Amino acid sequence: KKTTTAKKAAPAPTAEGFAVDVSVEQFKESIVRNLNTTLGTDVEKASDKAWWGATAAAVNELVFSRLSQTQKTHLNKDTRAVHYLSLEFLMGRLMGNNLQSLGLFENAAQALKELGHEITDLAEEEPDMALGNGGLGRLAACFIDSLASLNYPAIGYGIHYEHGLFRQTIQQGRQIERPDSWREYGNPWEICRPESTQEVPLFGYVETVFENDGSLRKVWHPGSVIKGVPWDIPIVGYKGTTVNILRLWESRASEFFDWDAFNAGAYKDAQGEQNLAETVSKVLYPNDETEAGKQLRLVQQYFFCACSLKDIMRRYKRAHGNDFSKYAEQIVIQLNDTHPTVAIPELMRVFMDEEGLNWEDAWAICQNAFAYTNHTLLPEALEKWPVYLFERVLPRHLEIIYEINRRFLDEVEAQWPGDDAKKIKLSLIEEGAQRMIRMGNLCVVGSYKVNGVAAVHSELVKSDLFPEFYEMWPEKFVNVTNGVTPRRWLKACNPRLSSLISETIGSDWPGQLDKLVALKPYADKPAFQKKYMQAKRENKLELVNTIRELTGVEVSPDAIFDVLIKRLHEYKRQHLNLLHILALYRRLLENPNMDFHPMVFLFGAKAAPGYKLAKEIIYAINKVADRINNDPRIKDKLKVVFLPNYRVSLAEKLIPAADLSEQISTAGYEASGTGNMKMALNGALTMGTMDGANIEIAEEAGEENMFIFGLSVDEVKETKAKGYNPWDYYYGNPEIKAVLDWLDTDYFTPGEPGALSAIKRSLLDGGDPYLVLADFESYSEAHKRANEMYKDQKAWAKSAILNTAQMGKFTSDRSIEDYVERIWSLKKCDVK
Ligand code: BZD
Repeated sequence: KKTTTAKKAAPAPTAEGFAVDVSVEQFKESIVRNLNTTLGTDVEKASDKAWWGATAAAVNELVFSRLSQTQKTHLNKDTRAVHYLSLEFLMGRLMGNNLQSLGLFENAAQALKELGHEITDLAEEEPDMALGNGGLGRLAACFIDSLASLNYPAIGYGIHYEHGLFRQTIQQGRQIERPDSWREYGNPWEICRPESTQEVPLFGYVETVFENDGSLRKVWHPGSVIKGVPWDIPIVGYKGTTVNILRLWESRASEFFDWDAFNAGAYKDAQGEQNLAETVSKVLYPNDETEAGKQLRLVQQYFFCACSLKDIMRRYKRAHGNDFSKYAEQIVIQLNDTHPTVAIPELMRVFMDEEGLNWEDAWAICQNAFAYTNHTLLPEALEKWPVYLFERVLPRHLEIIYEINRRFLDEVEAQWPGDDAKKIKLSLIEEGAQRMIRMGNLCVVGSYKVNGVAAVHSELVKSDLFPEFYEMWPEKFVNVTNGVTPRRWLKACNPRLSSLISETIGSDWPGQLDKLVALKPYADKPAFQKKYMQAKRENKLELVNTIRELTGVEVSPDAIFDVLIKRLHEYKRQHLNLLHILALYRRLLENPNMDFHPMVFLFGAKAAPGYKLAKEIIYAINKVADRINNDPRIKDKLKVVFLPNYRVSLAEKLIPAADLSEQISTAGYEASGTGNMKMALNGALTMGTMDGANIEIAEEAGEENMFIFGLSVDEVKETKAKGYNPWDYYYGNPEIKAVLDWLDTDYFTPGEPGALSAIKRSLLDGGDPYLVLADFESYSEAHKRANEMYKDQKAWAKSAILNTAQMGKFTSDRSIEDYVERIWSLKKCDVK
């Protein structure tokens, strides 16, 4: 019988294709109701934090139902899915992004305004979710945004750190680290899922059991077990139909807590276990690009891999029972760098020791399930674990790694018969005083695809990092150039420019970024140039206020805003920028009437707490800033600002206001860079070397719309091969000598001569490993070109517009489609 009563109509999608339409009135009602029922307060006495919490709760009312709808759909359709394993997800704040994805930002803002609040002020109440160090962690965040936006079944797996990346304060010019406590007052965006808790074994020993049929069986008797409790963060796709999840594991003491030992008086051991269990997810390691080599880090890696694989297996078995023949068809596991490599031997262990598969079958599945992304060529960043640590923490995994290696070395022998040097070089085990497991090699052997993150980097992965592996398996190696989500990095962070773009070319660019090319014809239209530059100026004015609030420094929006924001590293060469600032200062002192458009140099950077020279560079920037900013002789033509505690939410304020984007790594060292993409998209011109994705940005934007300088990758190699001598530059260029010698005086550190000498020493006695002095002159010339060009506001506007117009390639949506095509073979799955 036909039903006459229509089902309760689902909320209609909007004309622009957003899944929900919530009016201002409805939003107001929801916020006020949540203020009462979720926050337990009311409009009269609610704090800003409560208003923010109520708004988050109102957003969640729309998100959670879509989350369960998405999960149900994926389960019913039994779709192939990607599992993105990453020790880091640098999410930043979620309110603005979720509202943008739902298409409700304007209505929410209006609703709050009518309730007496500014959404931009309330947004400041949200702590950043800083569960990552830098580019690698932020990339993972952009990727899960794009996966959901493109309706791909995907899940991110990581660690629910109690403390994310440290908070940086600056005291007397020096970096001080303070713990980050992002969850101190709760986090409305996450849902605890106790029903999906997992147990993770650790330590102990392996028993070999001889079966009656003559076969061997390995039994791991762990010494401890810790518990992994999952927290799910909904990842709202753009336009809001797919809501995927980011599942983060928190460690807890297990019920297996050794009460017998405890009761028998072995209090210390039981307590030790409890401590370990609660320490595993305590804090994010702040070392990017250098390996900590600490047992706790290995335990973190294993903990989240084991939990995630169990979770994947549980879901797989729900659909396929114990038939593992479909595992690699249904599941792809992407390893974000080598940090989750231990997932490979873990999956082997699960298949063999728990599911009873033989080696060959287990290995065939593993090799077709894993893919590995490399993010660095820096030797000190390549992960190696001492064999003894594995022996202690993961004894069964060590055995499995040995067996993978034994079989792999047979392949090496087949490829290069009798060549022992090759075996020594490629072995998963590095022999030496301390035997080490090479995680990169294990990843390449255990994965079906290996990718670099920009074209030049992927070539170097093949030619310099893994040349023999490339010879063995050329089809394994692919490139996927990084990208960034335009929802966060243009639409949400730069509303002025976003509105101008939408008025001009329509509003579908956030989901199809190559539509921005439609702006090209406007690049030399004076009326558009004027509006474009007006948006930039207003963004700069806002930043002027932020700078004043954070540092007390007064800067002019008429100056060129030059922005260098990234982790502090010698290879990223913040000190090249600093030396050039010193040179400008010196030129201005010699000739205060020099033809020079005023500049503000903005820095944001955290140094790894143990990275001495990086901290000295921060100190030097701050000391030089103090002196320059307070020197009346140069009449405010130069300002230097170090913004403390650089993080995602600060990037969102800096990027829309940047005129010049500093991307000045030594060629061959920055795998890709992603800040370069964000700034070019927001209309900054790149001052950059031909490194990483800068090369592809130049291809897209046109070299004439950038300031390219410095040695190329090949020239860097040649220079080093010939025997680079920084002293030649010191004695050969009087300006270089003068600024380096300046650092030895007390000009910037009154009463303390030599307080900034560490930089000079590293560049001269230390051999200048990143060729700062070799690139100095070329950098200085490029800055002259930039300064000259800025005086012609029309020419500058045109280039800036052409940058925005031609950044379509760098949406993370394109990166994800490349992964899908080259590695993942996923199908889109529409969610009703
Ligand atoms: O990854 C960065 C690279 O340096 C960038 O060039 C690249 O754009 C991004 C994304 O691919 N690498 C990192 O950010 N690495 C880390 O943060 C890291 C963290 C822990 C341990 C080692 C490295």
